Amino acid sequence: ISLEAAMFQAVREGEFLLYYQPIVSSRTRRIEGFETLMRWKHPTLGMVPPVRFIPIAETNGLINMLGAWALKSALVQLRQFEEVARRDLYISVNISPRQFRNDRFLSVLDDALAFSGTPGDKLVLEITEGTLMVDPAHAESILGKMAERRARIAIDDFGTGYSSLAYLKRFPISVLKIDRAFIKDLPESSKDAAICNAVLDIAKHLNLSVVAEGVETEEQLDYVETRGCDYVQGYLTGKPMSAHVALAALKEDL
Ligand code: G
Ligand code: G
Ligand code: MN
Ligand code: NA
Repeated sequence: ISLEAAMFQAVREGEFLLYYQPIVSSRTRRIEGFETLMRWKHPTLGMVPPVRFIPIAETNGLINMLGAWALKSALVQLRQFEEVARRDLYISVNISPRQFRNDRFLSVLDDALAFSGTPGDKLVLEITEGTLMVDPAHAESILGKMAERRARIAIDDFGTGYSSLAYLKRFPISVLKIDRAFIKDLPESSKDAAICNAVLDIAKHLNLSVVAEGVETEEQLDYVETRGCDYVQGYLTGKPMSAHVALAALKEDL
């Protein structure tokens, strides 16, 4: 049985689940939100990483169904996170290129918002540069509709895609997520330091917030914080975790 066939079975069996990784204020280290990360717990293969199953789901279209489920579940989960934390939090959800282009995407989004009762401004949709560049005119119209719902757009893996900076002007983007490739060798690498500084500078002048991804050390956190990066996400401040573990983290993080 192929991995692809196993995926259809996995949907029926409910083997997909969601993990949540804290997105933390670099200054206070409090949890401000979570990125939703899909997991597949196969009965014999164990945890199948998303790099193995997302590309298959993207090819066979299953991503539309899985993505709709993730969006709705994450928006519902956020309400429980906020109840326990007793404060406002946000939830970030990855949207693949095929989902973004799907005709039904906006109705999927509306259904998830209505079903959960979560206000649109607590949702961040993570897309990549590539997603925007396939059909910029279509992207512009979809992003405008997302903005009407007050959902914010984050550019994921910023700097690794086909980045004409022109899209920062054209599209209503709120957040840049600096790819972990640029964080990994900080603070020693002068090239990575220069790239991070430049991204933070652009973001500041365009009034965008920045999340540094893949922060694993105190030195990396210090480096980006000192240069005006408001948020970090990485193993230092929290690995992707089950909702149950995330709730425990929120209880400690008063
Ligand atoms: O969880 P992990 O760090 O292994 O994620 C690896 C990749 O899988 C990331 O690039 C992430 O964008 C992608 N991914 C994880 N969860 C989802 C999801 O729910 N939807 C989409 N489209 N991609 C996801
Ligand atoms: O592409 P995207 O940014 O959506 O994917 C996030 C991925 O990064 C997930 O697979 C997550 O497990 C991984 N990740 C998160 N924090 C760290 C980190 O500190 N170090 C490393 N190596 N990977 C991380
Ligand atoms: Mn992401
Ligand atoms: Na990323």
